[in-house]
Amino acid sequence: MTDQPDTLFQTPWQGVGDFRFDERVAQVFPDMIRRSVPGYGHVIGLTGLIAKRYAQPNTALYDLGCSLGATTLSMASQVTEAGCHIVAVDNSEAMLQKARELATDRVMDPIPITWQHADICALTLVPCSVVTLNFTLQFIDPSHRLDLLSRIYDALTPGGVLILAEKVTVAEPAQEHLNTLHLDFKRANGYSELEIAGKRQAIEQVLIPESPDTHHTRLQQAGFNTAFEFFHCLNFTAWMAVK
Ligand code: GEK
Repeated sequence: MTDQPDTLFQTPWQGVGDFRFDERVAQVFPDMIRRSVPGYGHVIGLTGLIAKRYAQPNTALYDLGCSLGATTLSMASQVTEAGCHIVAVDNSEAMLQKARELATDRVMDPIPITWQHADICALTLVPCSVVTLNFTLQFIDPSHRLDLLSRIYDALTPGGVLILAEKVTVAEPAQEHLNTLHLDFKRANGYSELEIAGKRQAIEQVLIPESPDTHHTRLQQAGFNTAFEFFHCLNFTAWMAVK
């Protein structure tokens, strides 16, 4: 992956809610997400292991909101089931273009990858055994989230798995403590107060986190009776939901 440093918020941003997954974000994305999301590398690595365990022959594996394909490539390096293919979906053409470039450098993965430009809220899913929503559902309008999870549940084969990772909100006073520690995490990774404030303003109303209870209840409403956390780091949580 490219490691161009994220300097986007060193100069003032346009305004509240202006964050877009455009060309400028695509250029610095690996550095941005690694420095902003505690536990990101663990979630991506574990996703590959989970995909290896749950992938079923002749099914699709979906990476929804694939960005530059970190989750896709983690799955591709692990899954060996016959006849599987990965469909990596994002609605940012800038992200997908960069993802395709990065993936062409890798020739050793035996599993075919299709990079698809689409809105995941309007996507028709083919039968699949693994679906990932790694840090993506938080960008979907909350009123569309249950419909998306229900369509994922319907497309999964029995025994298939959904992996969901999100920024979460928790009740006070824990929320304030976790927020402070998340800011410390960003500071420790070299972000200035100006950059932190600028990013927060830009992403407000774009990234809408919810509580773990809300996620768990929605997973059950979508049909997943077996849903549990497999990773938790500060205010970020990842779940597996098995059909
Ligand atoms: C990773 N999973 O590296 N349809 C398709 N894509 C969307 C939509 C939508 N409606 N809304 C947002 N996205 C990745 C990281 S990033 C997380 C995921 C972050 C895409 C958006 O374009 C972006 O690429 C991705 O979801 C979210 O594991 O930036 O914090």
